[in-house]
Amino acid sequence: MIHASTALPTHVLNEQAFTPTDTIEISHVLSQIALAGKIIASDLRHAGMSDVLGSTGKTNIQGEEVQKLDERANTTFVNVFEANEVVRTVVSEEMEKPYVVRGARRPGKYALYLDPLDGSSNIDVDAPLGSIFSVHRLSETSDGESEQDLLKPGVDQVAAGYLLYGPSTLLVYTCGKGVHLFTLDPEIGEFLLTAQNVQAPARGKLYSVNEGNYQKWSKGVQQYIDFVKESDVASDRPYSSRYSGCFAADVHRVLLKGGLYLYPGEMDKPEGKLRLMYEAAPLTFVMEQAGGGGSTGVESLQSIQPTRLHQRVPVFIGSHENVQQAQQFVQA
Ligand code: AHM
Ligand code: MG
Repeated sequence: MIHASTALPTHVLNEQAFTPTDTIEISHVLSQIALAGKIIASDLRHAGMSDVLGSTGKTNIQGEEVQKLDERANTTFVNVFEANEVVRTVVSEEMEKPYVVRGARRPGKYALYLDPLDGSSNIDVDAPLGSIFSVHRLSETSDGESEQDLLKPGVDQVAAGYLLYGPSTLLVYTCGKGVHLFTLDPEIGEFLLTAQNVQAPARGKLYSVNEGNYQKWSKGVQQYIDFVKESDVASDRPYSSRYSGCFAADVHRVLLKGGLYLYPGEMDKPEGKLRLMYEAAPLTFVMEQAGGGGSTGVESLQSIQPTRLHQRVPVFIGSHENVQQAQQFVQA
């Protein structure tokens, strides 16, 4: 039984996943992410009452329509890291170029990769949203700006996680020593520990995918989806379908209940939709730390060396056995 009285910074310090200096610094990064999360959660709670719903009329580097709240969430993260001495660079889905923190007395050692508001199509319909984050250490010689220095494989992440803005606001993080879940207590404005060392079920009967894309998938992916819908008592099929349109929310369900989230590549878009460095890699890090995994269908998502900051990648994330099973279909 967890007593919800451990605050996030204390937990990170107690975990001691790094050297003492690094532990303090990572605790600071997570505290600032939590602060941004509280501001975004508050914005979302008031969204219908202020003029922040709808589109900005702009498109981002991905060619996608930018919602007002996408822009606001991005600005919130940039503002909370302005002048900090730990994070030197912020890479975000909403910014074509890396943002380098200029106001600090000494430059930080870390780069933060963000999807500031994940599940943008849910904004106007009051459905779940998230923020996804990944933290990498910059090399000592890096100026924090050159793209080459910022192209890091998932295995090098020092911390990752997500905020989930649902009925409650959650913060889930890993520093490579398990996955820990915090719930925002709105009365005291603090994220309190509500589950630690979360383990994903080894297998689950949940599949989460935008099935409207069925005709665009490879034969292997189509056969996998046909398979999970067949009736077979021995293997507990058919599976159940759940899809919210918010990656963080759908992966969170898979983390707790078991199963598979997938956003496969498509015939004319083999790289898929989701971005490697600030969507797929951080949630794979979380899932691996919970005993599950993440794959492109062919290789581990964590071992991919990115060649572009906003690179996309096919995604299969979930319970260990479900990922293995999906891979067998994709590779057959
Ligand atoms: P976003 O970061 O711009 O919101 O895009 C990512 C989202 C994921 O949250 C979600 O799983 C997926 O895109 C939904 O895409 P689709 O509408 O094609 O199903
Ligand atoms: Mg997203």
